[in-house]
Amino acid sequence: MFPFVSKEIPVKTTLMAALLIGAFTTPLLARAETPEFTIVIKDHRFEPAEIVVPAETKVKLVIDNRDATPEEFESHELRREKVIAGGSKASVWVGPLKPGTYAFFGEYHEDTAKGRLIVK
Ligand SMILES: [Cu+2]
Repeated sequence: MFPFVSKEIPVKTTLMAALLIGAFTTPLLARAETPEFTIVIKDHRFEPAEIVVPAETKVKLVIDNRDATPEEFESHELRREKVIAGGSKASVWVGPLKPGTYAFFGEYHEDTAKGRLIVK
């Protein structure tokens, strides 16, 4: 018997497992680094109407339109414009942004659909 072998195999296996885990988890972690925030549209209003997001970071805004009618998420300050069909979701990526307050609104219901992105 070679007692040496029985010790060496687990070490190699562990190393290989670590490498494999590393190879598979790194892209997942990289993707998870984009913070995601959901804004619901209901009764032609944004909920929440104020969202705090991190500065100097790309963030994903998921706009969940729970109204039956379409809405357009729009922001001059963020330079974004996106139509979201009734009862569906759409994603808008913003940033990296400097600290400050960025207004957005629903172009189809501007009197009620108003919100602010607070970047800190
Ligand atoms: Cu527009």
